[in-house]
Amino acid sequence: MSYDLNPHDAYRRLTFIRKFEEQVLELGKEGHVAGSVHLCLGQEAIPVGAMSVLEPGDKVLATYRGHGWALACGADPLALMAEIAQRADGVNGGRAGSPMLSVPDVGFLGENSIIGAGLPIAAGVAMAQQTRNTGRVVLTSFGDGALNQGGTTEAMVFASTRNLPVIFVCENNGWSEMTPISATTRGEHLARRGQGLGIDSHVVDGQDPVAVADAVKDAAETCRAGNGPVFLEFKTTRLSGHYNKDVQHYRPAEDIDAAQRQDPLLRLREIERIADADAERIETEVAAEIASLAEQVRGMPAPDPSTALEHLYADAATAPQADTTATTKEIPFFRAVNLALQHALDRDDDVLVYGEDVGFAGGIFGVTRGLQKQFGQDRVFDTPISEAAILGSAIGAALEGMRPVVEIMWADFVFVALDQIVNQAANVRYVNRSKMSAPIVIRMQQGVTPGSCAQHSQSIEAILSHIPGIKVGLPATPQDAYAMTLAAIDDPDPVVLIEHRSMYQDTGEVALAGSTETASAAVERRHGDDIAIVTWGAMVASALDAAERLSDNGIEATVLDLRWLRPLDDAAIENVVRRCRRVVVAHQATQTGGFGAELSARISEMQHVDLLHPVIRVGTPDVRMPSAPSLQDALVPTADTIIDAVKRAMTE
Ligand SMILES: Cc1ncc(C[n+]2csc(CCOP(=O)(O)OP(=O)(O)O)c2C)c(N)n1
Repeated sequence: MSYDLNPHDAYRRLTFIRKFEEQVLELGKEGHVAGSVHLCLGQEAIPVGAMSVLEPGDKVLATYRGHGWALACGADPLALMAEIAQRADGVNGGRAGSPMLSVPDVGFLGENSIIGAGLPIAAGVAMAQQTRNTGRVVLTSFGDGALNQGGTTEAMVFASTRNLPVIFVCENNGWSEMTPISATTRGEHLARRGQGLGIDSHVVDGQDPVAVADAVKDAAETCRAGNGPVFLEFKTTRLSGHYNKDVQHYRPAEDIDAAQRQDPLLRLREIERIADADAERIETEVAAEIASLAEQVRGMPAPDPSTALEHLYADAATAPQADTTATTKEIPFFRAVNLALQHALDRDDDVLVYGEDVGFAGGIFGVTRGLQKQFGQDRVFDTPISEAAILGSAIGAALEGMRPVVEIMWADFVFVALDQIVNQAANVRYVNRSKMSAPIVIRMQQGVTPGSCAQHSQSIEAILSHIPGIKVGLPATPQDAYAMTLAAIDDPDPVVLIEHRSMYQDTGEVALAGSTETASAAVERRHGDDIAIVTWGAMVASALDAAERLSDNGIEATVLDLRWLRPLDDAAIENVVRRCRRVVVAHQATQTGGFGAELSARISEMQHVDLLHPVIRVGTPDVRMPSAPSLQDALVPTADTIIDAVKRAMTE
């Protein structure tokens, strides 16, 4: 933004946020706001001071208590109030409401209703600025309680390691919901956390907009000079309850009194000697302005219910033209992924490839070998062991138009950072009605191999496929490893690609033809009319093996490789079901709640299909995965298990 902070202007800006929030409270009482709102009463000087010195093009990601930040960034107050009241003309069309709103046009990339989750994303936004050498800085604000989130520390470690131009703004109001900071956090100054991570860190009076502005100005200069990040702890106060209906039964009266004595509006009047008459005039003018906004919001319509399904994904793209002059090579699966990444890095400077051990060493399975040497450490790099920071930074970089491809070393590890996929990446397009999107690719490998333990064996595709807003693919051949990786990178939405460790050395013919397809479509690997084996990933080979052996016994099976579980190729499934009328669904994941259950349900819901046998699911029984190969062999489905299931379906 950048504006003059003379005392009267500053007072007007603080008053505007104060009265805006009080009006929101009123609208809530009148029944115009569904759910809760979290007001920034008492904390107004922080956004007002900070945004007076940031420049157009700088970016802000705020705490969920972020109305003041959106206003200070220059958002239209009417559209903002309309969003808080979930109206059609709100900044997010009523999809975000109070705690997730965003106004990217003014550099306000959004609040976050998951405590601390915005910091890794902010680090990624900053990484994009650094990579593109824009000279822009990123400010992310969060509460004192958020500092105790793992992802917060991960983001600071990530930003510190990479010298990212990000200003971490901790708004320390002494409370986390209903719990005082003294009950959860040791030590007086939270800025010491930043220091401990090697970050330039300061404690600042958050009730004085001029002190805030000075601190943020210095921090921005540090970042612009390439010496970021900076951590600023602003001591502030919460003048209201945690949320609009909080009666603060837990809060001592003296704490409330002390907070009121620190009211930034009173402080500014005292420090700058603003005459009572001037202050009152400003307050009257602002009150009239805010009242008029509220009057308009009261009359605004709710969003049209018929639009509720829109903007989950970008509209379907058409498949790209293959390079017909391309060579075909016999290569292993891992090398096929490597060549796809190489192709993407080569043709597009916005592609980044990173993760744990991904850069110099080339990944623990060699998938990214040689890429750092070829494309440099800025584009292919190693990260701290910080999965939330890996995923969140990818989202942030993608918001800025980059195309990050990140690796989660083992699928089992994604659980420590699932928030960044489920609550963050999956929401971006929908909440922003396609004004922002997060086209990231997350690669991971999964499954059972001899000796892999319960924490290195799980097949997690059903968990991820459950999440609307992301896509999930499982390549089963070297050709698909190449083509699906490129399709994922080309895709305008977040994509998870799950490889199976046991397949990395499998070889096959791969046409190195660049992008040839979109992230969609199943493939019939074998044709037969007696029974359909529907499968994906590592079980495709077992299903084909089973089908060949069944053929010797006169049973002709179709093997349908789904390839993508989201989007699911319903037409291909329906086609084989109608033709064969007997279906076995096979996966290596455990049975209950596995993706086979979803397929079985869909098949049972198909109209006018006269199945000759109920769908049979083949999967690992519901148990933890033991490490001993003999125990694993007793559990993991094979071609034999599929043959048994087919025989049951044929005879029972
Ligand atoms: C990951 C996560 N855990 C818990 C919550 C519930 N919650 C919402 S606000 C809040 C308190 C946050 O305190 P702080 O970070 O100090 O911010 P403040 O409320 O003071 O602005 C909590 C625990 C949440 N939204 N996200």
